[in-house]
Amino acid sequence: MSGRLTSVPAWPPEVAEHYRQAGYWQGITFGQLLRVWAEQRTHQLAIIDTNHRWTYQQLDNLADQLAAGLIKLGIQAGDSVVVQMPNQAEFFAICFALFRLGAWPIMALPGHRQAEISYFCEFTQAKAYVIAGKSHGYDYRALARKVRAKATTVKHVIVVGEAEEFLSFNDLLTIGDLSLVQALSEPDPSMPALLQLSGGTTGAPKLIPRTHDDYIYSLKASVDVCRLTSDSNYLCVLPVAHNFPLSSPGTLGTLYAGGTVILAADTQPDHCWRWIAQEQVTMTALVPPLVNVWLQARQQLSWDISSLEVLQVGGARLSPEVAKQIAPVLGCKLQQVFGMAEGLVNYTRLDDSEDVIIHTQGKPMSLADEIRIVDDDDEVVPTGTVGHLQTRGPYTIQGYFNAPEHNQKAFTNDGYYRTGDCVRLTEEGYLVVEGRAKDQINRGGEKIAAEEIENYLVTHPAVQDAALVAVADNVLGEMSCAFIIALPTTEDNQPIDPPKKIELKRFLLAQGVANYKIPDRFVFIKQFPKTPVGKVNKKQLRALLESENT
Ligand code: J2J
Repeated sequence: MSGRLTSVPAWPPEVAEHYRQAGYWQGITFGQLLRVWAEQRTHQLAIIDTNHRWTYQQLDNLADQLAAGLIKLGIQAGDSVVVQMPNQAEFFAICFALFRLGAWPIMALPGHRQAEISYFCEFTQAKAYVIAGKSHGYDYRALARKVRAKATTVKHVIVVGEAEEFLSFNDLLTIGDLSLVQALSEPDPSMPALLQLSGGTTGAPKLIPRTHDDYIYSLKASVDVCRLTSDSNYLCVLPVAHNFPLSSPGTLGTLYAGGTVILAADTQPDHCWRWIAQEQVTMTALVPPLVNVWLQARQQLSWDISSLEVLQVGGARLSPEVAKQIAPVLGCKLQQVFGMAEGLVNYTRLDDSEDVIIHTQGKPMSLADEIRIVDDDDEVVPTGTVGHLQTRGPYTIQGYFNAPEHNQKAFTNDGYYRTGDCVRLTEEGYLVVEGRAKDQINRGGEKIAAEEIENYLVTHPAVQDAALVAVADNVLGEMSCAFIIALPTTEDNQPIDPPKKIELKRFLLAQGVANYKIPDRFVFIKQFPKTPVGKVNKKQLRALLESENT
């Protein structure tokens, strides 16, 4: 365990002390919070999904029972558990049980497959893996079998639903001894509550340790800015484990404020608007491609969605043209959210002018957020000039989990996180996202690290080299395009047929790569344009695609 602790880069002691003194960090854990909520709001509704309506007290009881079950399985403080759940109430019972133990849920997304899940399990030496049996037509038990064959630390697979040979969620509720939970010592609030996933720029995805102290502060600050109260009903449409719907202020922020979380199983307007009408939803959050779908559906569907006060949009660039339509068509306020799982979250404020709400991505949510915009040499640029955004603060990590080498590059010597985003600051202090310096594709809010996919592609026997770049798309904002240099001959000089696109797709899927990371396009090329220092010139590759489109 001590090795694991050193894998979580901490804030410098004097900075941490300042955050405590100033009241940003309350020294409280999620487990304690839930205990207090259950006492104060015993019969208030906390979580609703298709099959459940749980009060705060029920959620607290379930977390205790599950924590007891997890203790029985041998899971303890500092252990990792990969959680891959669709939007179902059990996700929260599991997470709060793990929070209570001081064990760390790894926030996998439903779209992840064998390559990603095995990696998370192996990298964090996860003791257990939590799944829904079958969801949206996909059988996660089959995935669990493959993961278990590779990741030997995973001793337990817990299944919400039909468990087959694994342990069911319902059985986990019954096997433990509750007195052991009462006897637990409280986890250290300065230790991770959970590990988020980075959008990533490197071959292997990076994990983001978020402490109880910092994550709870981010909820509090978000709740204040977004003015959530116990009357707030938040509809979770995006995958619940993602940092945006989880914490900005999202589901956990809604619970923090004493409101009710409603979990949508599907992103389609018909499904979501039924929830909005039925539960008097006041707030929800979408990525830009879904905004388009919702806007277009308004004419066909007549659900009464007038309870919806705020629609948050973030995760990728929202065009001003689309932003302008939200209030008139959907009848609610738009709030732009520019955030990152590493920490910093920017919001437009609810009473900002229409101009600010439509044309900017907001400003930092906390006065303690420090941001600077710099040039390629890390020199601060004048206000209004586009540069690289760097940030540090009471809820922005000081480093990724167990990644000392990468941390050297991703953070400055004085502890600022290099976001990889190119932004400009307006006179009023708002940020406008102008682009990206990081080697990533933002496919409608889903992030793809170019290097990760290139690494897979070059292992194909007929591929000599590969470069993944973003290509503009009307629906998703960006899609991915793989430029491929095919190998002309085998090692013993036999000619090779160039691979077919479909074959490359199948090859990636066979490696267990998530569907959303499979390139949308493949372009074969003889050689890559290079930069003066000999790197692949991706700007030129993108320009090639653009010239093709004009
Ligand atoms: C342009 N790009 C944006 C925006 C994020 C709240 C909201 C979003 C995320 C998130 C999050 C953008 N316009 N409005 O964690 O708490 C791009 C930037 C950023 C990256 C982070 C939250 N909002 N982005 O999207 O970790 O490039 O978090 O650095 O998935 O998404 O991605 P992620």
